[in-house]
Amino acid sequence: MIRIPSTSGKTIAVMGLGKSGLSTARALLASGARVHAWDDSSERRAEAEAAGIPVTSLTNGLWNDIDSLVLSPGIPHTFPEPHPVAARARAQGTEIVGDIELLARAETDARYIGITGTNGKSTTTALIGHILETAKQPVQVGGNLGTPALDLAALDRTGTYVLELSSYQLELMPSAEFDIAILLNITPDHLDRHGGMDGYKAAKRRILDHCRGTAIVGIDDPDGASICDSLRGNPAVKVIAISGSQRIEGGVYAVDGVLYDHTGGDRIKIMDVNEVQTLPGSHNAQNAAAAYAATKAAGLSRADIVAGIRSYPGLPHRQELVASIDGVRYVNDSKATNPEAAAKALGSYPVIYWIAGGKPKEGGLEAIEPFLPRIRRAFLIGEAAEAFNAALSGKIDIRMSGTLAQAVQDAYASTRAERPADAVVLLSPACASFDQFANFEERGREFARLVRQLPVAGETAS
Ligand code: UMA
Repeated sequence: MIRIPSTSGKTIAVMGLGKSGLSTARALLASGARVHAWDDSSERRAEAEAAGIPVTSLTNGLWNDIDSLVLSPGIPHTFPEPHPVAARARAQGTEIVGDIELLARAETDARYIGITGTNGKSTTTALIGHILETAKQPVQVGGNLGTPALDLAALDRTGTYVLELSSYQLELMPSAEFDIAILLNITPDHLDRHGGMDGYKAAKRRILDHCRGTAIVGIDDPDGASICDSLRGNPAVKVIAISGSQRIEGGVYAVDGVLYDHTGGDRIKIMDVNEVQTLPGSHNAQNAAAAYAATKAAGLSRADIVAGIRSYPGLPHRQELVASIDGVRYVNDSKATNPEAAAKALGSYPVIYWIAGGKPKEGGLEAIEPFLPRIRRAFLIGEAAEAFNAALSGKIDIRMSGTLAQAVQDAYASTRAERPADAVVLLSPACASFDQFANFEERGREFARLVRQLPVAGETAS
């Protein structure tokens, strides 16, 4: 746990008592702050009280003595409309920050690597953490990835914080700075929270505005490319462009999965990322390019970086191989909660039995279109099933499975009947999970459980 000396004796409001809010409240109490914590859910308030956290209404109580409001990242403070507690803080002139800001204020000696982007940020964060760990560097990995920033351990100047940052978190860190900042890509997501695409881009760009060393920027999408160009004139920042598919003089990139470093005078072949089973597809080649550029900027040798990439164990729910049954691979990509993320997985396999649907996001399925020829059949589930059916009907073969359990059964029956070579049953929903599951992790775990119950050839279903 992080201690935040600057909060000792201060009065701090903590709004939201999920993962990050509970962690913040614990760290503040341990730092000697007076804490007023609140959550709109009575269950969460009860859990917090049971954990010894002082719960006080922030909507009705007096605010005169409150020095700061620490807001959980999922709570809106501007769009679609400010939460009443955020509005109150703003009216009062009280600063609004998040837990990443408190970490940066507390731990000033360590190196900071921040990673954002619409897709790929969890993998890149975990990969960078793994490379540094394999090279025996002191490292702490967290943020949006799952471990709240203030649950990490303290680090001295030899250590590195590797933080996955969402657009929500980036809006709540007025002074945190990054020695190495990575923006992987930008495609539409969370538009309701940012008042549209311009607001979302502005939030993502903040990671580069807060960079004090090396800025690593993906140029495989138009917004990333134009942001990268706009940074070139800034002498305070070294800019490295990265790509998973195109050659970049002066950059780090992969072509057909082979990673090159062209940041010096010569182009140097680093490794073939295709050989790393846990990093399939050109999007993962771009993630490897980002991780290579970041860990090189952090001073690691090429040999150490390659050893780390080669031994990367992968993350659950991101193109995670769950089982192979009768030569068919079952892949859990439940984290693909938007069409762009699903398109990345669809681009990684030649013959796909695709399980998709859930709670739909804004925008259409254009990102999926180039990969339709790879889809042998789609099994649609959840609230989005009708809309996906309307968009894809006539283009691919579709089954309206309805539920995940039925979709797994239907996909299994199809592969049994058709015996395709090199096929994948891919759960890559292109939708949020909240219509049928608590979160994407629960959806992915359920998929894995259902798959593990499937009979292999010669067995009958139990
Ligand atoms: N709440 C209210 N009022 C509201 C809204 C929420 O009281 O109007 C309360 C809820 O009752 C709940 C709490 O706020 O108790 C939830 O806070 P939160 O949504 O910020 O979630 P945490 O549990 O604190 O988790 C957050 C991140 N969640 C979000 O940004 C939505 C987690 O990212 C992160 O792992 C965690 O902090 C630790 O840093 C998850 C996520 O979905 C993975 N992120 C989004 C994404 O990746 O797309 C941005």
